[in-house]
Amino acid sequence: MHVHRFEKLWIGLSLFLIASFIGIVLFGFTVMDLKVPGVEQGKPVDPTTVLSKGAFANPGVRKIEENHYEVYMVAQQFLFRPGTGQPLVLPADTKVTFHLTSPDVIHGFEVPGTNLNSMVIPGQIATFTTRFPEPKTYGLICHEYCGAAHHNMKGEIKIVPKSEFDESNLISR
Ligand SMILES: [Cu+2]
Repeated sequence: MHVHRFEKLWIGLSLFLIASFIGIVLFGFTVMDLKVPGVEQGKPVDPTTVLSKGAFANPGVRKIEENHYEVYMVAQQFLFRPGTGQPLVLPADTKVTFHLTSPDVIHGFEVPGTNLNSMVIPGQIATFTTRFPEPKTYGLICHEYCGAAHHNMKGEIKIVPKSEFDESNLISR
């Protein structure tokens, strides 16, 4: 069977595109360590009860061990708890593990100027660990359209020097 050389060229380009897409996905999940929300936790949560029991009933900063804190944060229409109204205060140059969930609709969590960016999906917990190197105040925005006041859904993360971090505001584990 004779295949025209332009036909061959397009078949070749199509196969190259498909191989590239698969390659990019594999690269993201291996080299860049991208994750699907909820995968680390393994089990889903019930969005209708997540605010009334467990750690998300009392969101905030907890201390896991020396130089390692965790933040349980709720994204809901149209605020972050903690983060909106009062800034979320964290120490600089310290390991911080975030756990995020939503009781209502899909929200986004993005801290501009960092690589922190996650979807916040009802029924799932997004978990990731980071480190803020320097004292600095960051913005916090929702980047998934979540309703009429989505454009107002924002907060602040204030990174203070380790020596100024006040542990009396921590929530006990
Ligand atoms: Cu939003």
